[in-house]
Formats: sequence, structure tokens, C-alpha cells
Amino acid sequence: MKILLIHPQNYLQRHSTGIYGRSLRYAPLTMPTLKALVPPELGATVRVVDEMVEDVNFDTPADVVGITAITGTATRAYQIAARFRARGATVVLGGVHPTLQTDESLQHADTVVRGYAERTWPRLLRDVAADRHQRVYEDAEPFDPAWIVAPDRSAIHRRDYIGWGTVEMSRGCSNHCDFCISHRFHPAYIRRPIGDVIAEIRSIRSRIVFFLDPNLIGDREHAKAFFAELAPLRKWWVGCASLDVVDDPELLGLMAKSGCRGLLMGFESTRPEALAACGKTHNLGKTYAHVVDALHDHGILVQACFVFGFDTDDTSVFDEAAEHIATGRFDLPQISVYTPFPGTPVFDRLASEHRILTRDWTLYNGQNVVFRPQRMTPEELARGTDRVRHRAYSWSALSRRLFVKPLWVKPLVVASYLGFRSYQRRIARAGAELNGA
Ligand code: B12
Ligand code: SF4
Repeated sequence: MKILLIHPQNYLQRHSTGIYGRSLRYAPLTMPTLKALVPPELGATVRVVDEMVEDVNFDTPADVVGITAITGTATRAYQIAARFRARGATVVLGGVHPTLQTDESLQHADTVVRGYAERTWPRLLRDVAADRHQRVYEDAEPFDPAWIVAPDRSAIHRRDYIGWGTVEMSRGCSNHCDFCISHRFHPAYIRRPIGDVIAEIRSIRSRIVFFLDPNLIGDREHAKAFFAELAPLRKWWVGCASLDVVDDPELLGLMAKSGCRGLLMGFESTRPEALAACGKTHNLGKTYAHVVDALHDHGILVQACFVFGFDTDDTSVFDEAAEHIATGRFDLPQISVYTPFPGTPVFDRLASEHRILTRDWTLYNGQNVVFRPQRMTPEELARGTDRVRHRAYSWSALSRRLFVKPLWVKPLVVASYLGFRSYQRRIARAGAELNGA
């Protein structure tokens, strides 16, 4: 059996002209995981094509083509599916988007795998071999975290990713922010057995490890136990965590001792009413400057995500937030447009209010206005977000960030500033190309 696994691109992640250069990329583990799950007795050959860094060769011989899709890559996934189905391959779609939009995905594939595939993918492949595969596969049993296998990292294109040492410690999140798909897609907060994760990390030759977990501190006690085991490995690592990490000094201390050098964190808004309305209650009552200082005191850099377009946002939010972001000590601000992903209650609400402007999933990548905001026009939201992005990466914002402590951080701040400045220019260029296309 010849199996071809394809990770499709979104126009922003296209390898030649996308916005992410090597220095901003970290490797997904979807296809390396699926490769590791192929049952050995099938004697299959498995090829992985990562369209974020290489082209798909549509002449590749394949009996089964597995394609992953998040919302932003779903349209491209369907195009690829059509080409391989026309050549007689059995096409399987899986991932976040096919799980949350199964009926739509079934129109483009022979089979859709819903949710985690640790047991369904091997079963599906055995069924294909016996010519009895079904239209939909979904594991009915409660998920056992021990089913997660070590991905086959030979499938990662190391030269194309600065972050090729990626790993999962957990899946899902225990919070319920209304715009996030975590609590819709993941059955619960999944804690992997600590020994399994440590063994995987030991096998990664890179000094730096990138955690893909939506929220590493979804279970604080589990996280503490994990960080204590991780510390002796003397790795450096980056990952995502919610702001309430600063509420627990013991957790923060263990995190820093275990090698944490950077956290991506959802600050989302400077306005409490926006945070309350979207369910980001763990951010409420926090002074962002204190959060950043606490992390800097532990030698941890902060990539701070801000989102614009909440129903409570009016046009005055932009200058207010731009000032906050430019004068705050966030090392790497990330500015996005509120995006109602299909499958979330927010998408259903906005659809029922006739406020979804487009179902062109290609635009659902956090950089386009795809819905009608409550208190401004779509154009005002797009222009205002752009303005904040420019201010966040202005020279004066950089000069303020240079006062950051500790000293070893300064070269990193400058490098990341320059990287994100170019990323910002590429967003504009990619948008212009899309409009001209
Ligand atoms: C790596 C990553 C990226 C990469 C690559 C994304 C991509 N897939 O194209 C980059 C950096 C480019 C990226 C960017 C963004 N991302 Co991202 N990213 C991730 C991340 C951290 C890891 C993915 C991963 O490797 N997971 C580990 C693997 C093992 O899990 P998995 O992919 O779910 O696969 C399992 C099952 O789903 C299933 N499965 C999946 N695919 C398939 C296919 C087949 C054939 C089968 C059988 C099974 C199967 O089997 C696997 C084993 O069980 C996830 C969060 C996460 N932890 O999953 C977010 C995530 C995918 N990203 C997300 C978002 C929101 C974004 C951004 C919009 C963020 C932003 N504001 O800029 C952008 C836009 C991306 C775009 N293309 O439009 C959301 C997706 C939301 C959605 N509905 O689309 C996620 C889920 C995070 C979240 N909780 O919100 N991202
Ligand atoms: S804290 Fe982050 S990962 Fe968790 S639900 Fe909110 S946005 Fe999603």
C-alpha cells in the first residue's frame, strides 16, 4: 500500500511567498504522528508532503491520500483531494475542520476521520486494505492519553523549520474562551503520561524544544510534576500558557527552572468588558505590566497576542491598545483580527445574526475581517488592526523594549523585532496579491 500524507498550505503559509520565513516556523506534528500510527503489518510505504515548505507532486503514486485541514487550509485541502480522487486514490480528510464541519468535508473525500486518530487511522488503513472502509471514523471510547505515540520525526523537514523539536505534553485546554476551538475539538484536557513525554524529549537532539500544547498549565499540579522532571534534561523551551501562571509562584518557579525561555500568551484585549464577554475571565483583574514583569524576572520572554473586533470594541479601542502595546514591555506583540471559526458557538451566533461576511475559509487565518463587527465597519476593523500592528513594530516601540531586563534578552528582542517587521510587510503583500488574484 502506498500512503501519501499531505499538510496543505494557506496563502499566508505558502513556502515561497508566505509570511513565515524559516526563522518563524515551528513544525506541526500531525503528519509525523499519522506516519507513526501506520500498522507495520501492512508493509506500506509512507510519504509526507508538507506544503508549507515544498510543492505537492500530483503525479506521486498513492493508494491512500491522507490530508489534514484546519479552517484556513480547508479549501486548499479540498482542491488537493479532488486532484488525487480523480486519479483513483482513496482520499481521507481529518483534523480540526473536517471534525467540526464533517458534512462539508464528506463532499470532498472518500472518508473523514473525526477527532483524534490514534485508533481510528490504523483501523481505517486495515479496512482500506480489506476494501471495506467506511465514510466516517470516530472513536467512541473515552480517550486514553497513553494512546498518543511518539511521532515519526524523520517526517519533519528540519532544514525548513527553526522549531523542528516540537512535542506535545497535553492536548486541549481547561478554559472556555468563546472564539477558541480547543474546548469544541478536544474531548477534555488530556494529560500525557509524564514518562512518555520526557522520553520523547530526551530523543530530540535539539537544545530547544517547542511545545504545541494550547495551554501547558491546563492542570497546574500535572504541569508542576512535569516541569520538575523536565529540569534535569537542561533543555530550553517555549510554549503557550494562560496568564494565570503568574498567580502561582511555585508553578512559575518550576517552569523557569525547567528551561522555559518564552511563552505565547493570550492577553487578547486591554478592555475588561471584552475579556468578560468572550469568557477570558482568567485575565480579569490583572495588570498586564505586572504579568510581564513577573515573567521577565524569571527570564521568560513574552509573545503577547492581542485580538481586535470583539462586540464590545468600538474604534476608540485601537489607539488605546496601540499605546498600551507600544509602551508595555511585551517582547513580541502578535496582533490578530477576531475570527469566528466554524464549529464554535460564536460562529453560530454571528451566522444567526447574519453577520458572517464570507465562508471563504481561506480568509479564516486571523488576519482578515470575515464578519460584520458590532460597533464599527469591517473596513474600520481592518484598518484599525493594521494601525496597531504598525505602531507595535515602530522604531520608538523597539527603543522602549530595549530597556527590558535581563540583558541577555536584548539581542533576541532586536532580532524578533526585525523578523516581525518583515512578517508585517509580508502580511500586506500577501493580502494585496490575494485581492489582485
Ligand atoms: C502547528 C500549528 C500551526 C502552524 C501550522 C498550522 C497548519 N496546520 O496549517 C502555523 C504556525 C502555521 C499555525 C498558524 C495558525 N494557527 Co495553528 N496551530 C498549530 C498547533 C499549535 C499544532 C498542530 C499540531 O501539530 N498538533 C498535534 C497533532 C498531533 O494534532 P492534530 O493536528 O490535531 O492531529 C490529530 C487529529 O486531529 C487527527 N488528524 C489531524 N489531521 C488528520 C488528517 C488525517 C488524514 C487523519 C486520518 C487524522 C488527522 O490525527 C492527529 C492524531 O490524533 C495547533 C494546536 C494543537 N496543539 O493542535 C494550532 C491550531 C491548529 N492553529 C489554530 C489557529 C487558530 C491558527 C492561526 C489562525 C493563529 C493566528 N492567529 O495566526 C494561524 C492560521 C493558520 C492558517 N493556515 O490559516 C487553531 C485552529 C483553529 C481552526 N479552526 O482552524 C489550532 C487548533 C489552535 C487552537 N486551539 O485554536 N498553526
Ligand atoms: S486559554 Fe487559550 S487555549 Fe485555552 S480556551 Fe482560551 S484561547 Fe483557547
